[in-house]
Amino acid sequence: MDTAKFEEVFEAKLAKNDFIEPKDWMPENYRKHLIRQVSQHAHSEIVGMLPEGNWITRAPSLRAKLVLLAKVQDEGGHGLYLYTAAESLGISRDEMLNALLTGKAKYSSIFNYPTLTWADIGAIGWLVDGAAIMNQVMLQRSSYGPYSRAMVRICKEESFHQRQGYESITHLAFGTPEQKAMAQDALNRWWFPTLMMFGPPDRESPNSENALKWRIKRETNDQLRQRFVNQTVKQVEYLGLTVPDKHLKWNEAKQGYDFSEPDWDEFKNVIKGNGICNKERLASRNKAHSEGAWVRAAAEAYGKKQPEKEAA
Ligand code: FAQ
Repeated sequence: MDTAKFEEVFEAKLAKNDFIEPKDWMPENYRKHLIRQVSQHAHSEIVGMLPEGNWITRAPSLRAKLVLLAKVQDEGGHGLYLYTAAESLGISRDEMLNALLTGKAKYSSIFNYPTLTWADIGAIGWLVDGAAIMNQVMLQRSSYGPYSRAMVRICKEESFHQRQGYESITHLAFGTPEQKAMAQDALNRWWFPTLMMFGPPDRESPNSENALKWRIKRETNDQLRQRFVNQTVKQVEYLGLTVPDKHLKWNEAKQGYDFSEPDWDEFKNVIKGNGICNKERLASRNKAHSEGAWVRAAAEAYGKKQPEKEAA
């Protein structure tokens, strides 16, 4: 078949909502777009283990420690599913990790903010996982089969994460005045960075057009951000807390809230590597990678021995 015919088959699959699978023909730009997005997503899960990992040793009870350990471990698992999905597009794990460790690859801006108090752990589960799910529910119907299937499993786990975060923040919001103040302080610091997770506004999102055309994304950054605000404001009200946005207002005509835009200069600065924790996050990943060298060497040596064993 010539390229035009291949393209026709590819477009017909998209039109029928069929999945594109690793061995199918796909346009080179579609492949590159997915490698970019899926590897950034994988990096976000792995770097995302760090802010919460910071509190495992200081969790206020054994139950809280167990839950947090399990959650952080889940995020590591999500990274592995996603690296595997990206590998099926023809990039190696080493190439992806090298890009992360040398600071060339992007990962979600949100993980460059510090976790200052225990309330931040509740806020991450509630808001950050909440925003991640809002985006990932749509990605379960992404056109690339391995990405879509990874998202189905990830979404199930993220829903649990969101609920544990909401439970934790509920304890604080209905606790002592000091605990309630901690919950409000965490909401104040995480609200706008969470809104940034959905990406730049549609008017400044260079990748959205292709992502929508190829059904990699099904909705735009602004649509998802709006839905997140509409859903979360009700939760904030139930908790007796206040959204830190004096322009937040219900808009009857659009059946949604009007709200202030995040500071997009801050967002650009964070994704350029100049956020509060960018350097610390990369240093932690590099340290973990070099300390894990012996594990990779042992696994490789074991793998090389296996065929000899089978032959014998
Ligand atoms: N941070 O043209 P667009 C999680 C970059 S998982 C950093 O709009 P696109 C689980 C973007 O890459 C959270 N960079 O791009 C968890 C592009 O740069 P490039 C991660 C950002 O791809 C919870 C440029 O700006 N989720 O949290 C960000 O259409 C708790 C222009 O942007 C995903 O990755 C950002 N926030 O839309 C783990 C979901 N936003 O590549 C632990 C999958 C944009 O051209 C604890 N990804 N950029 O140099 C997506 O849906 C999309 O990639 C978006 C961006 C929505 C992130």
